[in-house]
Amino acid sequence: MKITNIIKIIMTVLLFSMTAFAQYTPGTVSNGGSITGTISFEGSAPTLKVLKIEKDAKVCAVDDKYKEDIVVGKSGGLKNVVVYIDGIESGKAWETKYTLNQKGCWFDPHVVIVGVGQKLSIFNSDGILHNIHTFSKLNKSINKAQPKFKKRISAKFAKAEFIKLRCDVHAWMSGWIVAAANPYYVTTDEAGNYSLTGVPAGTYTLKFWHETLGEQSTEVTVGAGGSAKADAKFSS
Ligand SMILES: [Cu+2]
Repeated sequence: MKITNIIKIIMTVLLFSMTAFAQYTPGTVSNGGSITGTISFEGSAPTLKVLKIEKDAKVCAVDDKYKEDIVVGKSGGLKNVVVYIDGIESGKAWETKYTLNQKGCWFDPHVVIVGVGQKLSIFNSDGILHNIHTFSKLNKSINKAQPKFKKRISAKFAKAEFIKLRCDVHAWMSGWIVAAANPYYVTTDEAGNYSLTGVPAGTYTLKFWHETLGEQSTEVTVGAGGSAKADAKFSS
């Protein structure tokens, strides 16, 4: 056999095993641990910007809407940070449901998580037209009208990615779809708190992603049935 052919075969096997390696294998976790923490915003919280509602006022302008690019709670907690375990290969099962709603001309939640290959149900709770538009680099982009009679559409994502989301009908509607590589992805609440559960014992790279403030990472070790803590601070 020619040496070039041997190299080709080795390369193919290597590539295949690397791809197989990247795939997450869901299963059951006995005596899983947890990782919890608080993500906070350092410095004085930016003032919330009121958004201009210029269309479909009867449905969309029933309340004031504020830009959600940086949402800081009363005690300095940072909302909508995605906290996730990077590179975990096996562990708990995927969630059974992933849901995004368009209600009052607003994406709820602002940052929605969906597992890679899992179904995201996208609802239109308003009696008006919306148009889902995603800006992907790794996945196929979605640009799909959702008229008032189309209460639900669904979408799947083949690759892990943080995807910007817009509505082409309502310029102020903005969100993120996070296609998650594994089920260990959560978002922080109004107080900046998060909780990851069912984590197999081990040492992991934990990442914190925020749509405008960037990404950070830390190492965390979880014992069997144990609880680890990991906080982080962001500033602009
Ligand atoms: Cu819309």
